[in-house]
Amino acid sequence: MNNVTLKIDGKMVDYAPGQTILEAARSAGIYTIPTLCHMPLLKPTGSCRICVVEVEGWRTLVTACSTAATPGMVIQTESERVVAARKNIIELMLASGNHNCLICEANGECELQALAYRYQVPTPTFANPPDTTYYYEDNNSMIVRDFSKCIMCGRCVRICNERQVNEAIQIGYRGHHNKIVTRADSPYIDSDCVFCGQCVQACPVGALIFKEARYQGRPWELRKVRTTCPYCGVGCQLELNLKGNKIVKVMGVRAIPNEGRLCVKGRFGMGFVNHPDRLKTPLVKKNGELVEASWDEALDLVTSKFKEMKEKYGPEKMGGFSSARVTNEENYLMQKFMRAVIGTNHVDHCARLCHASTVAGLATTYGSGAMTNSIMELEDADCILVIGSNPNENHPVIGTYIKRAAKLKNKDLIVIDPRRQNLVRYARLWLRQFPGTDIAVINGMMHVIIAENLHAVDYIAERTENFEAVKETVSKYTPEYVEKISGVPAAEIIAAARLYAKAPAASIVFCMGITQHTVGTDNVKTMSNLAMLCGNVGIPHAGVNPLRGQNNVQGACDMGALPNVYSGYQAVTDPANRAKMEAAWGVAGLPDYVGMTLTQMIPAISEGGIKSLYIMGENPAMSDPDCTHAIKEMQGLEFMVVQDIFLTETAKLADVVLPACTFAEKDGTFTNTERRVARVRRAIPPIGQSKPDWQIISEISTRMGYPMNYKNAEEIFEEIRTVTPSYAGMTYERLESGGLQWPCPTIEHPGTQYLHKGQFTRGKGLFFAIEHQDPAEMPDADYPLYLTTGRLLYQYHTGTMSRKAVGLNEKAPECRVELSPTDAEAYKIASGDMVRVTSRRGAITAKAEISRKAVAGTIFIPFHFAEAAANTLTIAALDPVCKIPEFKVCAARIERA
Ligand SMILES: Nc1nc2c(c(=O)[nH]1)N[C@H]1C(S)=C(S)[C@@H](COP(=O)(O)OP(=O)(O)OC[C@H]3O[C@@H](n4cnc5c(=O)[nH]c(N)nc54)[C@H](O)[C@@H]3O)O[C@H]1N2
Ligand SMILES: Nc1nc2c(c(=O)[nH]1)N[C@H]1C(S)=C(S)[C@@H](COP(=O)(O)OP(=O)(O)OC[C@H]3O[C@@H](n4cnc5c(=O)[nH]c(N)nc54)[C@H](O)[C@@H]3O)O[C@H]1N2
Ligand code: SF4
Ligand code: SF4
Ligand code: SF4
Ligand code: FES
Ligand SMILES: [Mo]
Repeated sequence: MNNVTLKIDGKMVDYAPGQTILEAARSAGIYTIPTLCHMPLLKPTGSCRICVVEVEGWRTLVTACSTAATPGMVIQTESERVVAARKNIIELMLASGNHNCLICEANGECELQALAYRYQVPTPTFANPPDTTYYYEDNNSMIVRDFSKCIMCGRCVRICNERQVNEAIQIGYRGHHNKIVTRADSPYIDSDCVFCGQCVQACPVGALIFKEARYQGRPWELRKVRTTCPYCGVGCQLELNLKGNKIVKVMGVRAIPNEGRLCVKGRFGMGFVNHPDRLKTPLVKKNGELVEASWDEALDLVTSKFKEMKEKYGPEKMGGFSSARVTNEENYLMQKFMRAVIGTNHVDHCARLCHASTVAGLATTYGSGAMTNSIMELEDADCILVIGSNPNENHPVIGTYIKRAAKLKNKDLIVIDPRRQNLVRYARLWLRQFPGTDIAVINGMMHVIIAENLHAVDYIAERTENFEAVKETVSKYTPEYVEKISGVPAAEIIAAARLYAKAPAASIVFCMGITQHTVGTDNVKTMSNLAMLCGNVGIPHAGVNPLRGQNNVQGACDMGALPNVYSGYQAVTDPANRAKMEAAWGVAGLPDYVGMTLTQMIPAISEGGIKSLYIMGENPAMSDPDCTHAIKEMQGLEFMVVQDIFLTETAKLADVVLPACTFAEKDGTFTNTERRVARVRRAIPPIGQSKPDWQIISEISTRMGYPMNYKNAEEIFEEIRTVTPSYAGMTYERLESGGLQWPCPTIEHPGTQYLHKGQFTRGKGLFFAIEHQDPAEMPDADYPLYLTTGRLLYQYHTGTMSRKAVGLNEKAPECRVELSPTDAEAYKIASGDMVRVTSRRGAITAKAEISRKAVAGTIFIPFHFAEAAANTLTIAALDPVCKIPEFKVCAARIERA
């Protein structure tokens, strides 16, 4: 250690070169220096001066948070001069505002109040002339701004710009009138603010307030429970703040992977938990209507019907949909129940609609179908290639790392996307291809890389196989040829190729723009090709990184809620695996065939292949392609059980509806996109008569004659460990310290930050020679436009949860059809006009929104809104390998309604 020494309050202190006085003091355990404008992880500005200290031999007091420590310094943190200066600062702050602590939300956790108390500075009696007015804003339902309490510390501005990189606020009106402003000094609701609420979390006083928490409880009255976000696959660690059994606010926890950050859904999206529409009792269909029933009645019916179905048609006519929303423990039990008790491998979940192509593609090329690297590594990648992924809206906290890399660390960002999504602003290069032409674009880049000798020759020779075939195939994908297929100018393909290939560590980030195509698996294999070509797999900050969508979709796959594998991707067709599971589960004759996928089970109903479905935590009536047809199919079932937290479009079709608990009411684990297993903790008792999914499955199983007597979620996790090598080293106790990334094979293993180090999981990385192919349905004279579907920041999937949150609905209340100014003119459509969009499957009516995000010839519709369900229009064409539907391309026409 090359530490150096200084003296603080008479004590010799070692510090590391480069540390500030404040850091030196704190690392030596000296906490007498107060701070206000300082915040860990933000650049110090030295603006509030509360942290001043006296340094021997220096004329003026210096700010500890922004002054570098130097060897031999002699520092006093609480000298008379220092204390006088601090009192003065506190007095001025109190006098320049209106600090009526009695009814201030921050009372009890306000940093200014704490300092006034510590230095015994009373509230000034005549703080301000009575006519002083302060800016006050409460015209949105999420954040209140009360500048009578603002001390201009600038923490909100820095957190918004430096950490969230949302760039929504700044310090405006320099000098005497300075104030925190949005770009046009408008209210948050009319500004670029994306309501992540990070500024509120950073504010040391009561100037920024969570509106729904206002007057709900004092800080010391709130109970705090740390858990994992139930929305997207980032897996942010959050702290629920509860008054009684009501969630009043949500704070981000400073832990991996979010480091305190949240997005608007984790922050303001929890209204669903305590919502009056929650299912509170079981429902049973009588005379075509769902009516309330007791648990006994409902479970008796489910068991007798399942038994009847099994006897009458055999287990291979029964299917189960597991859920990427529920815990690992619950997914494990669902597939165990379907396999060991029902006796079928027809078990699947929404990963089929999502990353099935990723799992299939990467398992074939590398041997493991997960994100190779970790979220926080992104910030230090030399180049990030984001293709078919819109992280600013859909993985917002991952978006912050990418924006930090591009904007604050000057790394190269390449975006390949037909939509002008928000990351384009930060990109060195944006390639705008026609939808469904990604293989051509990447083949073109590989063509250039090989032609210019930029590929990793040694890496390819040592660690991969089948390179020659790819070389041969891409030889015809000259930039000019690719330009013809994709519309991307040849020069841009060359530039992107050079940027990616020359970076020492380049990371590929992809999502639904790559996976949801009839060539989804080939798209993913093409991503693996490119990464291997430049030696980017098996090293930090690089890799191939599919951003998994749902909170626990990685876990649902890991747990074997798939038709072909048990937990840990152990193939059901391997007799050794079957024998192992039979022994563990105490059963004989587990099914040996690969079951049907979700997208095969639904059309199989009308062909007589599926007679009953047990659906847990999925809403296929809205999320499936060509959903009118899917609904018709489900209506043809002989028996259908839906287990959900709300009466969804799918639940309405069921014979029995079972009320489940939300994430806030149960214990368990979720596995996030970077393979990190983290705890979910029960914060409140079940709402109504709802029960945790694992309990419901256990009770059905027991009634079916296969007792499941788990006392709690941890007991299930212990069983998972024994049969799943990649989870074997994890225990709830180990997870307490924050989470572990699989593979984690032994109790001493620290978990795996990035995969394929030294060698691919399958041995050698496998190249595939892949040709471009058109999407299943291309625009033509009748349906002249491309229709692509996806998501909005403020809504989530079929809206069952996000549409229960007041703030989210305020920002995104209804379906809008996004179209380019060019198309708007051609079809004589103005923003706000009602339009009818028609495809070969159906039609919907919604408002038009003319947007620069859309490219001419393509319209975009989010699939969140039941009253204008985008899946009425989409095509059920499937990728032949993994059976994912082509949600991202079909043909449509638009007209004023
Ligand atoms: N707010 C919010 N966040 C979510 C979700 C949500 O519903 N709402 N859902 C979660 C889930 S489950 C998932 S899977 C993820 C999905 O996250 P994303 O994949 O980021 O979301 P999408 O909006 O479906 O599409 C992503 C991008 O693909 C682009 N795209 C369309 N066609 C093509 C193409 O042919 N090629 C390329 N390269 N790009 C194309 C679109 O322009 C869009 O920018 O989000 C997760 N996070
Ligand atoms: N057009 C179009 N369609 C798409 C897509 C697209 O991009 N375009 N994307 C596809 C993708 S990537 C995905 S992942 C799918 C998602 O498709 P789905 O999984 O069907 O959609 P969700 O709305 O997430 O449904 C989850 C259900 O689980 C319930 N739920 C939440 N928590 C719990 C719980 O703890 N227990 C139980 N039992 N239930 C719970 C919710 O209320 C909800 O009904 O949609 C797909 N559909
Ligand atoms: S809510 Fe988020 S985006 Fe809006 S100003 Fe605060 S930090 Fe910035
Ligand atoms: S609003 Fe809060 S965080 Fe922002 S400058 Fe004022 S006191 Fe500081
Ligand atoms: S980024 Fe995802 S996990 Fe994090 S708060 Fe937002 S929705 Fe939740
Ligand atoms: S905390 Fe150091 S100047 Fe504000
Ligand atoms: Mo997804």
